[in-house]
Amino acid sequence: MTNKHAGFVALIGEPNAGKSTLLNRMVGAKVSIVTHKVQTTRARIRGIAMHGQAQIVFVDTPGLFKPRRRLDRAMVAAAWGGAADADIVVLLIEAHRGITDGVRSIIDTLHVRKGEQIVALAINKIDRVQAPELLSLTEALNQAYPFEKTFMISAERGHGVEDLKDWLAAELPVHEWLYPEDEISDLPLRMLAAEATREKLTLRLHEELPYQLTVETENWEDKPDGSAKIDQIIYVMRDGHKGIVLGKGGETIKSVNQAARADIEELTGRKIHLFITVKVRPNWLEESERFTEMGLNFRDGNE
Ligand SMILES: Nc1nc2c(ncn2[C@@H]2O[C@H](COP(=O)(O)OP(=O)(O)O)[C@@H](O)[C@H]2O)c(=O)[nH]1
Ligand SMILES: [Mg+2]
Repeated sequence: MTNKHAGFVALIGEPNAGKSTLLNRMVGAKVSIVTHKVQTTRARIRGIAMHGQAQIVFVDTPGLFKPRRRLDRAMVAAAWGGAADADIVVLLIEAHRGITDGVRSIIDTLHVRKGEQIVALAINKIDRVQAPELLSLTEALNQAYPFEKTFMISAERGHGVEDLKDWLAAELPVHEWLYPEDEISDLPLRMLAAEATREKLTLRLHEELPYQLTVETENWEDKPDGSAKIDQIIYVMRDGHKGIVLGKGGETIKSVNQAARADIEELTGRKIHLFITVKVRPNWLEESERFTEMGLNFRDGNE
């Protein structure tokens, strides 16, 4: 007999609800990228948190939204797929936005799936609202769906996060740990490294462009001195996009490289030599190989 607990907790919610922020805080490392822009998380990312005798495997999912493109449809499929595989589902809601149409449609789907697993509610970004507002939102949400439990948190500042973690650890089934104790993510480092670069691009580029590019790690070479040399490719759709990504005199790509390298060094604890190439690939959004590299299923994107 073991007194260990282990299992999967899926974080679902609208884009920008704070799922990735919560995952990173729970894990204590940046395994999922966070930006102020919607739909940054593309694939299902698992982050592993140890809590006493419990191993909580958080499944960060792309946001749930009305998909338009093939990539969007594959992302939404990955999000619900992540929920289906989990022992517990945590729905994240933004306190200051309340019950939006998007939240309503997620709750509708939860009703259809009812009974499949435990569903808890986490009202996030409580730093942005006043207490009375929070109470009426909690009431309204619990009328809309019979949540097992409600937490009020700030993923960014940490309020309420320990309570949520305690509860999850206790609710998860008694089970041997699923991953080695020191592992923090199931994504290979080469993919986390590509995500780091995509985060920096998303932070620096305007409007639609971040959604029209993808980053892949082409080559990872461990050096005898303990450092690593990483080659990455940014695929963009047009010549003009390439120019924007490079920036005047290569300034944009240079600052992206520096920032991404710092993140990868922190993640790996090693010195990193990062080389980034930008390639124009007009049809990358229709290439199944690109989806596989992102951890998505190309056919999930079929209409
Ligand atoms: N004010 C506030 N902002 C937050 C909080 N949690 C996340 N955010 C911000 O919300 C934005 C979206 O967060 P992210 O984790 O990428 O959301 P995701 O799309 O659900 O993964 C980012 O700018 C975060 O910094 C919070 O508790 N309070
Ligand atoms: Mg995210």
